[in-house]
Amino acid sequence: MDRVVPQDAARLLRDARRVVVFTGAGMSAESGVPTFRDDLTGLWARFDAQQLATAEAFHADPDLVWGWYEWRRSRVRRAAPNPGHLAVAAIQARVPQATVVTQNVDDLHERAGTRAPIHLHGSLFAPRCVAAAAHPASFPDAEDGDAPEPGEGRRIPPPRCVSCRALVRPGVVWFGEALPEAALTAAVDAAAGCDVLLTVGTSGVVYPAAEVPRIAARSGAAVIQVNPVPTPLDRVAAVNLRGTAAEVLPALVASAFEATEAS
Ligand code: BV8
Repeated sequence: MDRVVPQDAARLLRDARRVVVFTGAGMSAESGVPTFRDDLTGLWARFDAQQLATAEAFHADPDLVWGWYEWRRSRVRRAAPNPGHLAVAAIQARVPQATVVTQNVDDLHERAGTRAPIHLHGSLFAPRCVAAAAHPASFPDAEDGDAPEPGEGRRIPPPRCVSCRALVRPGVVWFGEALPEAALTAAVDAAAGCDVLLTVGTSGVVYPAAEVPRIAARSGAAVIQVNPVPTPLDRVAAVNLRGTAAEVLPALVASAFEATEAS
């Protein structure tokens, strides 16, 4: 059965001139990319993601952490954008001023056609050197396509930077690390100036990213939340759509935009 979304969410989106779409790991769940809430498996089962996603974990055991990121990168490369990602790109195509802000480190928004998503926590596809210069590093296997897919739970020694021989690290923001200043400023400015903020698939507990929907609400925007379960963002949402990204977002876009095109 086609999902019917509360008409007020569709009307809010249809009437908005400036929209921010704020996404978390739940956005990519239906593409088969595990969320941070999902238990880790294999070699990493004895950790929780917050322990592994740190500079300390990487320096304590680079092969373990690099192996985790290489496994995640291979999962993303084999994944496809889901209907939710396509619906977000459709929103950006229809709303005069639409900004996509993501906490995710995958490239599924880009592959679904979203232009210039703001990555608050970096990317699995932007490795960099651990040296202070933090110059970009390339994947040694990027050129040869037949590099073996890293198996789950494998330890993989990180490559060395071709410029200075220091270790290469994932180009993500670890816990305890500052977010990229330009990305955070752009996200906060967009949230402070939008009419509607659509938050999708986030538990809303990791800061300072979790401030973004709260800034929008404090600035008078209507917050619409898409999540199958309640989260701390329920309190700031004007509308809570209980469901998954791949189900709710296409229905919301159809209800907001196709109806006008039909009428
Ligand atoms: C920092 C990259 C300081 C790595 C990630 C207050 C202010 C500032 C900081 C803090 C603060 N309080 C505490 C802190 C410290 C910390 C923090 O927030 N801790 C939390 C746990 C309390 N923050 C930091 O450390 C940040 N840095 O503050 O630095 C500083 C300042 C200056 C100078 C030096 C230092 C850095 C945080 C970034 C960490 N990196 N990712 C990687 O990916 O490996 S965070 C990572 O976890 C994700 O990117 C994401 O942001 C977060 C997980 O959150 P979600 O995306 O919400 O995903 P989650 O799995 O939790 O939830 C999924 C949701 O989807 C669920 O609600 C589920 O119901 C829903 N869902 C499931 N399926 C679906 C679905 N929804 C829709 N459809 C579905 N199908």
